[in-house]
Amino acid sequence: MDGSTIAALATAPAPAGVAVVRASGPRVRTALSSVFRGKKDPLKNPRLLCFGDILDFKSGATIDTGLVVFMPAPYSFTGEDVIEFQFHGSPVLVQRVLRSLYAFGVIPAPAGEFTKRAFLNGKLDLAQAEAIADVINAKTEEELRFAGEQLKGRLSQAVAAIGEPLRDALAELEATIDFPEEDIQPDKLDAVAARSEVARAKVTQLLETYSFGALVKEGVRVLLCGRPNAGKSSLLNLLVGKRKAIVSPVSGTTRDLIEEEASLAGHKFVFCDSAGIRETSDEVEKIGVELAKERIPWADLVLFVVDANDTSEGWQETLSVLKGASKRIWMVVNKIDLNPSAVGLFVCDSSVCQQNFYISAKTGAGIGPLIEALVEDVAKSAPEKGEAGEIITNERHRDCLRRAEESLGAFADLVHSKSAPLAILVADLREALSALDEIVGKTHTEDILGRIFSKFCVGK
Ligand SMILES: Nc1nc2c(ncn2[C@@H]2O[C@H](COP(=O)(O)OP(=O)(O)OP(=O)(O)O)[C@@H](O)[C@H]2O)c(=O)[nH]1
Ligand SMILES: [Mg+2]
Repeated sequence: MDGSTIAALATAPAPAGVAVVRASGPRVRTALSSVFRGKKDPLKNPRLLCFGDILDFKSGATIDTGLVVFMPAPYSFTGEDVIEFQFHGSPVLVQRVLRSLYAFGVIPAPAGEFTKRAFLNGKLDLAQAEAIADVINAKTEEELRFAGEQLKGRLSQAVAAIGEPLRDALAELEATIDFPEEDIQPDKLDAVAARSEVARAKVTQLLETYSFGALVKEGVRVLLCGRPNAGKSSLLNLLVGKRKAIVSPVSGTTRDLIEEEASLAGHKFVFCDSAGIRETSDEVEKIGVELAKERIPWADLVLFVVDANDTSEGWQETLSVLKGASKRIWMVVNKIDLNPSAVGLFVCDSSVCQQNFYISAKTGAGIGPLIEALVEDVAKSAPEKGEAGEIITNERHRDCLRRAEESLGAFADLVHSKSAPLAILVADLREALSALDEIVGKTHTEDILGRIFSKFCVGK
């Protein structure tokens, strides 16, 4: 922190019922006296909304009438003196209020600066600060739930619970280094090793939650593939609940990859429509087919869409293209409204397609079971939760945990070798602890903070 006083719009930059401009720093008290006039003095009525005129600093003219609240340090979000102005949500008014504050000498807040200050002032730890961005950006109930847990400190507590016994162990070993004449007792070292093994198992358990955490945050990636005209785009539109892709009776309509996020029963999915796979002399369609093929490895799941009237067996050929490149394939036989007798047909080997569905993207028949299966599939991939039910969703946390796991592994190897000098043993434990500490920001660098907070929005 550089002692500056910052301000930014805290609400979204668009016309709205109310806009909130927030300022934080040592000069907010004088700023407030210069740009606000009301019956009640907010400075004498902290944490109470005070009605009055918001003024232009230079001319003294009223910009708007509104409410002001003063939150004195340290009982504010940032831990500094904070004021918030609430006024009519016009982008023009927002600009005028901000310009008035800037004219007074307040500076525009960089992205994430309010939360960064809250972190530096010890109002929350780094994992909690990151959770704020996750809460704001959450698009599904599930994402929000995990971000909310992290914000409450669940992950931080889990990390602390892993680190504490290690810290004690480290202290014991370090004490022995300080008195080299006192050789460490082998049973003492064994006890330390046992504690570090417990810690390592917990770190591994947390790490294993990441693949599910990433699914929650990034969404399950589902690619719609098949021959032209099978109804892939119709199915995409149905799954995402809007007309996202062009549907037409012309074979080879879709050429680009069309991606759309959707929330199904609170879980995030990213559906991607693609060009129908076939040999073609059309140059543009050819590119589309290549794009579709290249996309296959991206998908967590491929929905292989087949036309129920396709008696040519050509779909077998398409399936062989998918087989090698897909992680998993489900077969979706579409247009059963035109050919109800197709139900039960088109069955492919369960080692190739794990599930079969019969649907009509036109009438919606069979779509319910498909959606249920998609939802059940994510729910099933949820890990056995840790003791407190924490899930890692953040790549930085995963990286820290991996480093901790590695150092604890190296520590265990050295203990078993029984020949390593104590100083080297201690170094591994220290590294493991420092990696754990990085998660909550006990140890941090400007670079790490820069990377985290620059991803925040301005005003947060
Ligand atoms: N009767 C019936 N027609 C369908 C159904 N699904 C799609 N169609 C029709 O089939 C044609 C092709 O549908 P699309 O969704 O464009 O098929 P596509 O697989 O995306 O085709 P390309 O983009 O050309 O590869 C359109 O005329 C749709 O209206 C269905 O379940 N029943
Ligand atoms: Mg299409």
